[in-house]
Amino acid sequence: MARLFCWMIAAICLALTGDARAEDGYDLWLRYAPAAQGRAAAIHTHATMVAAPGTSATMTIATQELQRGVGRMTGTTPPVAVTIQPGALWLATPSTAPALPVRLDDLGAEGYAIRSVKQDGKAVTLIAANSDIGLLHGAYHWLRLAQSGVDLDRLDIRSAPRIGLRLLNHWDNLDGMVERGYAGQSIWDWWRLPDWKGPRYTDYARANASIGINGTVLNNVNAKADSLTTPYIAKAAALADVFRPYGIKVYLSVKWTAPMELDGLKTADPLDPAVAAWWTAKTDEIYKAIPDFGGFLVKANSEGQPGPQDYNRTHADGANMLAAAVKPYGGIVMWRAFVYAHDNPDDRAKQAYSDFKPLDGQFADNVIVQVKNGAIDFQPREPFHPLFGAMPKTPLMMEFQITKEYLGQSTHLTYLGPLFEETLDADTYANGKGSTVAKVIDGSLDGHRLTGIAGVANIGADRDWSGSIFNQADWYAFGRLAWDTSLSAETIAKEWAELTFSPDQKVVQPVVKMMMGSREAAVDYMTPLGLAHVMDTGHHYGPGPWVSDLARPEWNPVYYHKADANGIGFDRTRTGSDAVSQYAPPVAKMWANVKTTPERDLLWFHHVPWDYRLRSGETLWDGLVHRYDAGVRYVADMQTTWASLKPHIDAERFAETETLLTIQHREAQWWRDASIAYFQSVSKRPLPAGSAAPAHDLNWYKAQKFPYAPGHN
Ligand code: GCV
Repeated sequence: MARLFCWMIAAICLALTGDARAEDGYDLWLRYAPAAQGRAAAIHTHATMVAAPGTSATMTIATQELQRGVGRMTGTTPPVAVTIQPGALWLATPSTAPALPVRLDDLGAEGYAIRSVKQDGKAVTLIAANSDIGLLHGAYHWLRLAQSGVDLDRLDIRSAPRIGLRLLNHWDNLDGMVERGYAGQSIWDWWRLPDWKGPRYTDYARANASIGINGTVLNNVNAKADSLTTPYIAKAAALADVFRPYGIKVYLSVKWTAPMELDGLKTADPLDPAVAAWWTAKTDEIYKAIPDFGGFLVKANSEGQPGPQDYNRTHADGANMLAAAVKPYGGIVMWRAFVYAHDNPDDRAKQAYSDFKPLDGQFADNVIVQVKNGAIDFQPREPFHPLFGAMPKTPLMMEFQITKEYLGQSTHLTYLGPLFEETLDADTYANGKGSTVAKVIDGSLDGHRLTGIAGVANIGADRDWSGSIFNQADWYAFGRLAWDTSLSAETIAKEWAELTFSPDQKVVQPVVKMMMGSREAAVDYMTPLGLAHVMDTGHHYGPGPWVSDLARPEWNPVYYHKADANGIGFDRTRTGSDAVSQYAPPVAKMWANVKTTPERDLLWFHHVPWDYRLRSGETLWDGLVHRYDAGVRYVADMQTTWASLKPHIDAERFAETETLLTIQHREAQWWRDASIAYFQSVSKRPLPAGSAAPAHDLNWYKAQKFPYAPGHN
């Protein structure tokens, strides 16, 4: 009787509250929500069983994922068998089925084909690949299709990544703090590793494998030497063991002076034989623990980090010494080009090119130079980095920032797909028209086989992984674009919205619309018309265009916008820093001329008078104010759209997004008001008709302080 009573109470509570954990974001895009009746029947027809003769760990994961997905979508978990029955999802590689009815020659080690075929007279869905990892990727693709409205009867899909290394970079410190992290503490529980390997590591691997990510750099590029000690190598090895069957390798960031700090060497000079011997021994130790270790990522001679230049050696000297150590194991070195020096008075945007361009052709063949998307630092908008297309003899990999240090951190809805797409599609003109950044990094432009793309992760211990539901879309978009740079940000947004919320177009269309304009809105309320780096100091949260008192010139926002009584903007033409000359002639010519520079990049390249006429006919000052207004308005529109979706979204995720949009609107208004208050104190122009005065005077904005803003080391 008592038991019956307890059961009734529990049932009533569940009915009233719903399953509290059901939609808290933990499942990411792998929710496999119950499908509508007709669709569930269609899925079931094509997935009555999973036929998979292989027995590897990866094959087991693939079959279990299909069982889980189909089970959740249809309510019936398909059995696994070794013989094929009609309606089977048939997983096959040449080693399990030598005569496959599909070509595999162009799919490489990770690609797959999905095809509706008749095998021995039975209609089945074949997922075929050269390897079990390819099958796992194919299984995830089929699950995506099943969750959308796609006809599962006539599938004929072939997919293989063009970029070899598709990596997350974690800026996670050993004490659990994540530099520029806005989703809580690090998910790596270094303290309890290697013994405790919580289920989250497996779910992390699942999520990444499902979008094709195949590597992860575990620790911050601002590295501690400790991550190379024997106990920490064992911890990294424990993670590698979890990730391996998902096709994900681990990599480590290294501190250049590790040989001195850990073993008392007198120098870290890369040409010193004792230093090289130390790295060789350390590498041997790592590979003993992690036989498929990917290699090293290095931030050297940048923002106070030590590096080979401290010993009058070049970046190539440093990279090649490490490359020799990992070479026997097939490892690689990713050497970052994010460098600028306090004693170099040249435009910060030019310094990486000046350092690295002369080194083209000097790097070992297992070194890849990792270049940020733009020359400053992950701004809401930057022109593509001038190194893309400028180092034809050196493989270059892209570094995007998925975590939104400069785009609203964890609270703003600013979908990064369009930013990634804009950079990848940018034309460097290095080998004539069509020499896109995507072609530089996929190696096709200059014939490189070592290719890569990295995204600085937005992952933390928050239950929803990324600090908000919509931030998950940035992780998703990064993975999908890394796999296939030709996908559009909009296609990816649509796919993500279907998986995350519902395939119902009443939900998908408005969500995609919100997402697609959201990054441009952030550009408008933060850094319109090509402005950059006007965020407040250190934590980069909120506006600080007035900041001018920091030790290094390039740490100050005034360095970037150069607003004065005459106008605003950084002259990067020949009359200024001449950064334009670092680009191929057609690009340089376009940006050198104020009239041919797209207005979105105007103040990045030109110092323009306040009364300069924009293409709309309005003055620069009026246009600037109007863009701030437009950015705030867009956020208000997103609030309205989201409110209209209330009947279609589960309560928990609806409420979170609703609240975050309220924060975003308040902060967009703050950005707009603070920026206008400051720039008006310089321009001395009246506000255009219809634009409201800032809510406070400039001193109020200047007085705002945020000593505990997250993510700041
Ligand atoms: C990891 C910017 C960030 C730093 C980051 C650095 C880098 O300067 O603000 O937090 O350090 O980029 O990419 O190395």
